[in-house]
Amino acid sequence: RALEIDLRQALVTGEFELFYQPIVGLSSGRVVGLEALLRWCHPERGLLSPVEFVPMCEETGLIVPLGDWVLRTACCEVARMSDDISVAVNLSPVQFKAPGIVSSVMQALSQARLDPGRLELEITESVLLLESEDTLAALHRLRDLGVRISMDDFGTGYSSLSYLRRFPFDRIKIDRSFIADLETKDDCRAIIRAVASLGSDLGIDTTAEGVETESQLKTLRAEGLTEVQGYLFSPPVPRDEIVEVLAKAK
Ligand code: G
Ligand code: G
Ligand code: MN
Ligand code: NA
Repeated sequence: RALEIDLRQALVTGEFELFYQPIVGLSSGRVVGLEALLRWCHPERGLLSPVEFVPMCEETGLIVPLGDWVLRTACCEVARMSDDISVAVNLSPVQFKAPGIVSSVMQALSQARLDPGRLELEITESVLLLESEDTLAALHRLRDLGVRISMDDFGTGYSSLSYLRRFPFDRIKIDRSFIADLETKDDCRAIIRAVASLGSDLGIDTTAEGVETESQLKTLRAEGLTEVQGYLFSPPVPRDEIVEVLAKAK
């Protein structure tokens, strides 16, 4: 398959890049963190989104070295940015089936000299769906390092609440489909309110994704979420541009 050959080559020739999207704290109004989002600058096809190549990387196992690259690059780039901003990295379930995820995170942190508390790992429910003791042990070891663990795309899986009992997450990221329907469907607001209250009771941060309008922001603030993220503040942008976004936000 042409795409697979291109992908292997891309890691060697350095065609991958990380974009960053700011995460804004609702009480401070400041940028508290960045989510790193992978892009492939394909020489002929232009900028490709992960939805176009991550599934192939997962099938071929290439996601393991690529995921390592993402971790190392995100840690190094954020360590070089000002302030004590944190970075969130998305992890594929396949990275948990392979052995070295914990040592890979440790290496990325030490290479970048980044405080573990500034790294957040975003996993989806599908990671816990593996029902593997090894996976749970790896998550606990990562958390013991001081790294924070987030549940991404919350609400899109099957039994989200049971996963909150299986593992002590530091953050819940409410899937953007709930925010998109906030104004047209009453149940979305009720669900967001319930998640915010759950988070507050359990000491878990709660972030709304895909915030695009002032009116959504107003509702989310009223419901007591702790962070927001979305086009209203900034789309994911290249590293050099995020430095400007951060400077402006001060
Ligand atoms: O940035 P964008 O909206 O195109 O991201 C599309 C999807 O790709 C999202 O589900 C996001 O979590 C995922 N994604 C982005 N960057 C990475 C990455 O570095 N690793 C993995 N496994 N998934 C990523
Ligand atoms: O699955 P995950 O939550 O990691 O994916 C994040 C994805 O959401 C990225 O691909 C990013 O480009 C996209 N995204 C970020 N902000 C917004 C937004 O305000 N609206 C929409 N529609 N997508 C967004
Ligand atoms: Mn994410
Ligand atoms: Na998400």
